[in-house]
Amino acid sequence: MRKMFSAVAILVMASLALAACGTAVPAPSVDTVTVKETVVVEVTSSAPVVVAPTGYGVTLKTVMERGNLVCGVNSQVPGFGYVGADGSFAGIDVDYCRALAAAIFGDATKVEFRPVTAAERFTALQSGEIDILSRNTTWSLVRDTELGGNFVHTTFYDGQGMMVPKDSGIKTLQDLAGGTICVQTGTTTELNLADVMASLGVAYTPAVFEDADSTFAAYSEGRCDAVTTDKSGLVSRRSVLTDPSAHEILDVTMSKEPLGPMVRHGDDQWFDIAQWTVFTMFSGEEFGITSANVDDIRANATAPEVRRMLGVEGDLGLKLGLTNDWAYNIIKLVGNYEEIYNRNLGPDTPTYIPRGYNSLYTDGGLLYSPPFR
Ligand SMILES: N[C@@H](CCC(=O)N[C@@H](CS)C(=O)NCC(=O)O)C(=O)O
Repeated sequence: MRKMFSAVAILVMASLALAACGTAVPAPSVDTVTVKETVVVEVTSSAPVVVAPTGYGVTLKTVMERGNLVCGVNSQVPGFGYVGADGSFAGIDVDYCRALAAAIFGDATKVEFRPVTAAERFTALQSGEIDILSRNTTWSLVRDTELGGNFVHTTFYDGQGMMVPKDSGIKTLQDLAGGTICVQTGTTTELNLADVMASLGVAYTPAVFEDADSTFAAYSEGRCDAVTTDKSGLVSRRSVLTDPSAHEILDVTMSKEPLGPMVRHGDDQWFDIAQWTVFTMFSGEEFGITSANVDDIRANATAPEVRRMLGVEGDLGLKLGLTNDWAYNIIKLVGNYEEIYNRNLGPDTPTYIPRGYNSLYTDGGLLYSPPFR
C-alpha cells in the first residue's frame, strides 16, 4: 500500500509541477519523495485522483444524515449572537450559521443554535457536540494547534477595547492604574489585558467572570472601574446597559482580534464548505448580487464567474459535495455580506459599527474572496 501511494503521490506531484503556468518545473526524483502518511486512494484510469485523509467528508455526511446543522453560537452579544425574549437567535455569527445551512440543505432554518460560553466553546467543538463554532472567536496560533481547530476566513476584523463610565474622567489605560477591570475568563481578552498593562507598567486588579452577562452586570453595578473585551463586544453590550450614553469606549486598540468561524481539524471538505460560504457572502457583495436580485441575475447574468458561482454553468457546488445552487441559496435565503452586516451591525441597528476594515477590498477594506473557478 505504501509503495502504491508513493507512486500515486509522485504522479500527482509530477503532473502539478508540469501544470504550473504551463512551464515544466523539475519534479522531485523518485528517491527524494518521502510520504509521511498512508492514505487509501482508489485509482481507476478515468477517475480523478483524490487524496482523502481519514475524516474527510465525515462532517457533511453526519450533518446531512441528522438533517440539520448544529452551530455553536453566542447568546449574550447583540449584533453577533444573541437570543431574544422569544427564543429566536440573531447576529452576524448566527446568520453565518444560517448561510451554511442554506448551502447544505437549501433551507436556512435547518440549524440548531447551541449557545456556548467562551470557556466551553472549544471543548464543544472538539467533542463533536457542535459541527462548527461561529461565535466572536479570535483566530490565534494556539487555537489552530493545541485546541485542534482550523479557522476559516475572518468574518469580522476587530481589536480589544476598554469601556469606562463617561463621568469617571478616565481617558487612557494609564488612568486605570490601581483600578479594577472586569474581564471574562477563557478569552484572548484576559491574556491581552495582562500583556498590555504589563508593557505599560500599569498595575490593576482583574475581576474575572464566566460570561458576558455577569461581566457587564459587575461593571454596571460599579464593581469595576472599567470593562474590557473586543470593541465589537463593548459596542454590543453598551447597547443593553441602562444608559448607553453614560459609557465611553476609550480611543485605544489593545490587540488584533480577527473573528471568524472555526472547524475541527481533520475534515478538509467541511473546512472548504465553511470557507466558501464566507467567500460567497463577500463575492455576493462584490458582484452586487443580493437576496432581492439574485433570481434576476441568475436568469440573465453573462459574467462567467457569476454564472459559475450561481450554478448556471459548471459544477463548483458538486466539487464541495453540495448541489450547484449552494451559493444561490446562501444569497437568496440569507443575503450577501453587506445585507448580513447591515441587518445586525448597520446604521439602523442599536449595535451600529462602521464597516472600517470590514469593507470590501474595493472600498479600502480587508474583505477579499478568491475567484470562483
Ligand atoms: N474574541 C475573544 C473574546 C470573545 C468573547 O467570548 N467575548 C465575551 C465578551 S463580549 C463574550 O462573547 N461573552 C459571551 C458569553 O460568554 O456568553 C476570544 O475569542 O476569546
